Amino acid sequence: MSQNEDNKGINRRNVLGTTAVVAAAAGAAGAGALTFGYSALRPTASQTARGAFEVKPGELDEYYTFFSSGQTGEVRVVGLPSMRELMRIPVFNRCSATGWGQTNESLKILREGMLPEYRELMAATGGLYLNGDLHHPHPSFTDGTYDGRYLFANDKANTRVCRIRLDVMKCDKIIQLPNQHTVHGLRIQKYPKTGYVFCNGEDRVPVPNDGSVLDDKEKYHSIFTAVNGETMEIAWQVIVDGNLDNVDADYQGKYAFSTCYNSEEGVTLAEMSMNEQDWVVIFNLKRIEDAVAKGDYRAINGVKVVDGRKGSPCTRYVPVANSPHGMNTAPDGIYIVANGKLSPTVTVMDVRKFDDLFDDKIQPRDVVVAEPELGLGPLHTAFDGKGNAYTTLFIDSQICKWSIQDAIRSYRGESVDPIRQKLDVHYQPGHNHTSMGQTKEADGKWLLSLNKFSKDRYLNVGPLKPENDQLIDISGDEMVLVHDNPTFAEPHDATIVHHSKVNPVHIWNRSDPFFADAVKQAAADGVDLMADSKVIRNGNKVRVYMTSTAPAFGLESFSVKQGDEVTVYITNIDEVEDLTHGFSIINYGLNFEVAPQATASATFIANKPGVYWYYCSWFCHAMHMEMKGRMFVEPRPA
Ligand code: RUQ
Ligand code: CUA
Repeated sequence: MSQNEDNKGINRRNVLGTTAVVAAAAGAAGAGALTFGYSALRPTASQTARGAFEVKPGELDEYYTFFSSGQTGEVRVVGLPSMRELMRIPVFNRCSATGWGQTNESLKILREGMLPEYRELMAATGGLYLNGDLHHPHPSFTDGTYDGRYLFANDKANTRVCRIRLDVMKCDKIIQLPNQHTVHGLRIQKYPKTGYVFCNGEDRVPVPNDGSVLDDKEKYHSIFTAVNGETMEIAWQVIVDGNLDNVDADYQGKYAFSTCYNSEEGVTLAEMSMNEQDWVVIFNLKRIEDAVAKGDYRAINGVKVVDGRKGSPCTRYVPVANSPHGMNTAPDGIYIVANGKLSPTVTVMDVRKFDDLFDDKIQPRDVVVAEPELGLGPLHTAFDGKGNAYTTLFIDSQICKWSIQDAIRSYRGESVDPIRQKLDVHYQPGHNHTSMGQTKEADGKWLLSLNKFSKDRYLNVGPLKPENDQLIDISGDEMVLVHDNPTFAEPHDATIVHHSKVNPVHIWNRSDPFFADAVKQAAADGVDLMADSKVIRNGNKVRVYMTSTAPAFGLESFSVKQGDEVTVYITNIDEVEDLTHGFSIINYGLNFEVAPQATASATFIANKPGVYWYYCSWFCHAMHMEMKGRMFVEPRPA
């Protein structure tokens, strides 16, 4: 198919033209560009319905919201509608409170989440990355709705994917994707279950990226990865044209689709936004699986890589206006929306037409059923399950509510305005989310707008400002802004899950795999973790086993020799909910949490002789301050 045919039928309403929109977007981030009339944009008291979202002291929220934290690298659990932060789940970051990145249990997950060559690269930091950029948290599905098992998320900064167990709210697996360079969009197979975790490779690089090719951009590729969410192994990868941005999947288990910019395959901003047209790439899962089964792939770095570039039977490239961004499937299981970003439009496609498209009975643009013009900078769209869509307009700083059916009618030529309402948000929204809106059980109660700029909304905290997440009541005909919530750093994305879908445990189960290695080592040492506190020496390796029960550790002191490799195993034998202990050794740079019925361990070299107090760092008892003991490090004989 020629480029010209490709362009046929593209709705060209990019009134500002690419350059103007890019300039406006750049200006938005620039100093003072958005100071216009902010007082006029503040909602008045009568516009807000405060009582509608208030969750009184002692009352529980109706929803869990899983927020990413962007370049902070963790996941935050927030109650909705109160917007109270309930917990932080460290993943790609280090956490001083929980010992994530210090305990052997977490280090194992972090280490296994590194490809060997990058472990070598990061030798100076113990073979580990200290940063991550967590963008897109998405829970696992069964039959089109959340099943409460897992939450998956990407690390854009270091090309990793993590899995969090929702029963304990801890990360249990990280993998780093070979061949791919960055993981940006990440979504989940919705039907029949997860299934695949789809990971968009955004940046194009030479494959393999070993220095043999540098500035020859003809040899660069962008890669799409499907990870098996059960095993956290890579199922397959697909080479595509362009840069993949965001991804979503259908409710039928047949297709995944990604927005794809830089059809120009350039490497500079000017080159990347030159064409008036980019794509949505549709991936046919069955055909990819068949290609893999038939051996129609290249094995690169141990992964089966299928060629999905233009002309491949496994993919189709639907032309859409320049540089689309968000990709969102409506809860009706029929419509998908690609958000224009540099075009004031969104493109609506009908997934029921995809079979015909792959059978070449229709042309790529024939799957498009609507292309409403909504405003400047459409980035992401959410749904209420009642036929309405809510699109963030980054440049206009608004949420646009529109009717999917009216947009379709208007595309067919009827004179109908699909836009229902535009609501000012503060300022520059990226993602937005409705309650359960990314499942077939969208309930149309709440909308979150994740705004990239807070500017004047809060007391000034210096040059670095928080972002601003706004809660909007969408249960009535009109959207009503009810709450502002500052967040750090870039929350980026969130998923709103009804509380009934998630059932975390209250205390750890002793047979939990999270600390299975410690249990195994203790058994080998003949130690009963729930009863024994003792020191086992094996050459210069020393294992210190200690129970903790408020307000005492099982050992009031222990002795090691200078230069010993010491592993401390703490088992919290308290069975009381919320009775967490901690273990910190002063000046040895060590601290971690031990929640009820858990075992946690950490290893260090006792290189400095002397007396070192260890103490419980999580307040557990009236005598918490006294919950401590001494480590004696005997000097090496001269
Ligand atoms: S993408 S602001 Cu990283 Cu989620 Cu759209
Ligand atoms: Cu144990 Cu504080």
